Amino acid sequence: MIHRQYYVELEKQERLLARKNQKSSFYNGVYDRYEYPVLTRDHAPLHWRYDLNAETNPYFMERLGVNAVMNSGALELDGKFYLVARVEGNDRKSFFAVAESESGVDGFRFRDYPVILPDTCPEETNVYDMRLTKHEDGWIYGVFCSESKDTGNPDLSAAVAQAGIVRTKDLENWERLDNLKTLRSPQQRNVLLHPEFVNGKYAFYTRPMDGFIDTGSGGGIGFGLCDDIAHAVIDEETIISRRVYHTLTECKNGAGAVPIKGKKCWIHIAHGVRNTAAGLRYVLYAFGTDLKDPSKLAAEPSGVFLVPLGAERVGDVSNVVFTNGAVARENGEVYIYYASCDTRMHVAVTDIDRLEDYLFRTPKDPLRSPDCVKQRCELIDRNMELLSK
Ligand code: M1P
Repeated sequence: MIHRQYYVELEKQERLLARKNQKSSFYNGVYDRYEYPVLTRDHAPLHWRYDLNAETNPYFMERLGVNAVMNSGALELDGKFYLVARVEGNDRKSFFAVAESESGVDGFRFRDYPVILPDTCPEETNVYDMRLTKHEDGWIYGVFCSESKDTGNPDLSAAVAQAGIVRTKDLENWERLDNLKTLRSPQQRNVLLHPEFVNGKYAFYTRPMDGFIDTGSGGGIGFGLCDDIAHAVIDEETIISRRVYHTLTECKNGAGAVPIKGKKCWIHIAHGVRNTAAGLRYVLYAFGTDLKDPSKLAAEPSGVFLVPLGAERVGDVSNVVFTNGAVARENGEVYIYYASCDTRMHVAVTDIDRLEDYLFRTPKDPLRSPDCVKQRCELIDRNMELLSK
């Protein structure tokens, strides 16, 4: 017999899923933020967490709890919004699960089962942060972090991060391909696949790193080409978005959402990390690359694009926003899905024109305080003149 508490909890969850989201009062002219997170641990189906049987679970205890729902790949298919979320169990292990919504800002509902990834790497301990690419070859690719223990290192926390690759046509059946090999970088995280062929090849954004946490000599977000997606090997990685001293990328950066094809450039929304007395601070920033040659930087506006605000600043890993998915619709709307503090998912909505205006009209970072003041005074001068008329 089903435990009666199930129906109480189900009603609460249905109320959460039916809650309408609305634009918040936040304003910056670049995007609209929304009042409520779009996916949280409370969205995880009850039948993933509880044994519903009153005989075997007399106290209706959570048996396999869900700790967080975060870093999600995003895609539009037949007019519906899909997130492939990173769901983290109470056991710290992450897995992927598909949630769908009609509106893109509310009503996200998980499918009955999580994604069953083909288990082809016995040494793989954890998987997370899938980027979804609708590629012009007809497949939907998922590129994610595949983490294994570094058995050659006596440090218990030492790990190796690689890019795992899967593909699907329906977000239901997944074929696993070989992990990406980058010949010059021992570790990789935040890898994603470009949606179009470049010079007839598959193109990846990479993040060369020396260690599991530290990017070390890795100069920033890389770009590399490969011939065979089933056995992907990248020989040469060109750095396209460099880490720079005393900017938001000083400590590290990483590709975020799959680049969006704009009218003037490929639009990238990535993350940058700097170190503070309170630990690492993760923010989002944006840059543009050439439409014909995506390895060439076309726009590099100064500063942050989106930072954790208010309640977004609190969670398992505080002071973090992270994106690995956005949906660009045919009408030009762009839905940017971002996680706060490795805990929950939010959405910010904008459009291609606004993003390109942001990319090309926001001044570049002059990199020194005196020049930043000069830059600001020039803006003030122009405004004072306008205001005095
Ligand atoms: O905890 C913040 C993020 O840390 C990692 O990102 P990066 O590789 O840039 O340090 C990722 O593990 C990501 O999942 C996480 O959100």
